[in-house]
Amino acid sequence: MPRAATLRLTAAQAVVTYLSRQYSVADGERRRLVPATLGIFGHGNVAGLGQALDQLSETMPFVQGRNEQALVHAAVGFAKHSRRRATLAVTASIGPGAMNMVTGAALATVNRLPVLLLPGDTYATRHQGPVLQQLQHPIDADLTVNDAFRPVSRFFDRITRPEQLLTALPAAMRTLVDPVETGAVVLSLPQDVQSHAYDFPADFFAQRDWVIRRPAPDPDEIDAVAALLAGAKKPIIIAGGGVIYSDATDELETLAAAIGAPVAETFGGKGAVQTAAWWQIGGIGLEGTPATNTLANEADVVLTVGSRLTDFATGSHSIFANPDVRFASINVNVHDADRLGAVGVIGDAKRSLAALCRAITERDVHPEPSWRSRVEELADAWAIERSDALNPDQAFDKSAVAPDSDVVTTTDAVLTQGQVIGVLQEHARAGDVVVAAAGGPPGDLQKVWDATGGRTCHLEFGFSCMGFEIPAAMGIRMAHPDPSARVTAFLGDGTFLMAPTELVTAAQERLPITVVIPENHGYQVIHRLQMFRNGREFGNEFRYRTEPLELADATEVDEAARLSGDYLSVDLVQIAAGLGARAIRAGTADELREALDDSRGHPGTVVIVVPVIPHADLPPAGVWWDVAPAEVSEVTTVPALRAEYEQDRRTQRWFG
Ligand SMILES: Cc1ncc(C[n+]2csc(CCOP(=O)(O)OP(=O)(O)O)c2C)c(N)n1
Ligand SMILES: [Mg+2]
Repeated sequence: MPRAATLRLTAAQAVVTYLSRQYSVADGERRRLVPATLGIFGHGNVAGLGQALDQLSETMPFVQGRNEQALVHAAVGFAKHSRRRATLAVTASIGPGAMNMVTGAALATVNRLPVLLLPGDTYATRHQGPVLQQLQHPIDADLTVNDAFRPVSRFFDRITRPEQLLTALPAAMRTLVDPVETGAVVLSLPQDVQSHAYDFPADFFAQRDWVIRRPAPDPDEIDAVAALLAGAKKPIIIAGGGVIYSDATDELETLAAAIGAPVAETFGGKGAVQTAAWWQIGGIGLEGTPATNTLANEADVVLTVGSRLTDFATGSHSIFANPDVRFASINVNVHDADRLGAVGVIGDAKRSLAALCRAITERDVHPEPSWRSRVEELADAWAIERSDALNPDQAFDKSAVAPDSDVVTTTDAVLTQGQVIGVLQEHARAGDVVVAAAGGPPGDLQKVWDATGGRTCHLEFGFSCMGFEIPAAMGIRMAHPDPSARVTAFLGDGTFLMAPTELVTAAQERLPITVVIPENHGYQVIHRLQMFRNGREFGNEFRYRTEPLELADATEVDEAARLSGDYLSVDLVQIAAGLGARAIRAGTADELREALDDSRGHPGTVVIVVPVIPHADLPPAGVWWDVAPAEVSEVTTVPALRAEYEQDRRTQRWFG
């Protein structure tokens, strides 16, 4: 028998060649599963993976970045906008470069978004040791810093021999495309092994298609949920990210109309509903709308589709107050399907919703008119409140924002963050994307952004990671098929200061994105929480220290050590300009309108800094959150807040 053809490649060349031949297939659409690699080289990957990427750059383009964590975020943005049908690979050197990716891996895994991480790792041969950046664990000799990826990844393999790739790479691809298992996939590549050669079977590098599965629901499970819905007088549907990934909007809308159930969206499910119908009621939970939350309070049957139901959606299990409430769910993942003791359907959202629609039609279910009136009454009241809060042309009365301490809280800002969102909403067209992740922006967008009609809003609120927004916007831009659509990152000043550096990469790659920063001088969303739970400001606003700290021989630190001076003077416009963006300060609604209009067609990155009035928040969602004040404290504000918390905690329920 003739010997099968082989290709002699290094392990790194084999990884890159293999990746360039992998395709995902979903609903008849075939596309490269991993069309590019992002990264930063160091001694841990430059001679191995770096050499392979150089040699194969025509089939696997390489994007040079500034911070490895940010590059993982970019890959996540790419995957999210591609509805998990494609992602990017990220490579980093061993030691610190690899470790910088751990946060990004956790974000991807928590949000169930595929990313392929290729960190360099400590030498497998060990002739050299200890090598630069080696951990040297005293009693666990095969442990390296890269083992920190294990708990935050869905697949991890350390490739200590090139031939291990023959099983590791297919397993990695399988995880990337699996709707249940997907998340961070890590192939840890010891520095020396990347350069070792092996005679790989040539067939290993044939093109391969990976079909993204749509598991069919069990008809008995569909019947059980249909029976529950048929008996409902006040049904509500909660749509999560699974609806979007499964492309199940049409089926969701058909079911909502058929049973007369308002559809609430989680952060991940923002935009799951695309039609502005009566049953489209917006966000649920802590940053939801008061209308949605009242409906959730009253609902007798709650059907969740494609959501994990985190505490933000359920108000820490306080939001479903109807004593007889029953839960149903559709989820591809069994661990999510039985949350709150739900009657579950395990299956793909699109197929399951379609099956449920058929089962409902057979049962001749009719919407309850009184429930529809209730939905409309609450939605109308919220619509007025929302439009007042967003109206950019109605001057905001600053005295309404009572100072919460004796330090100066006034700035020259004239707009609220809500009004800034009002202008962004006016400007948004079908195809545009806005992305947010941490601080006030994701919650505010969740509450008021209208994502119907193709005005996509990606909210990363599984991990809510500061620093996600700019690189994610880059990844979204790279994944977006329409060059005329504008991708906007909306992020706080604290988040911008934490991680502005990928602006350089955006400029380098000529990525037209817009970054809008409502400048409110602090970690204000945490300040707000602190006021609710601690009763006074400490360490959240950006203020100068009035006296220098003396720590060298400190015996006690007094009040003067608190941050109680004026707001910091930091020029965000100059920072952005220095990093290569077109940077603009827009103080009024008209200046912001002009800046957005001027930048819509700008071929590069634009940063617009908008001063906003600190502590001028959107109307509250009316939902409790389990964040406990100290049980004992000498701080005078705390005991009353603790008592209030204990009272409110009684609304928390166990549902099974
Ligand atoms: C990496 C990271 N560190 C800390 C936090 C906790 N955190 C959540 S929001 C926030 C404040 C963000 O400040 P800013 O971006 O200015 O937004 P604002 O709260 O002022 O709207 C912090 C510190 C986080 N989510 N992510
Ligand atoms: Mg801020």
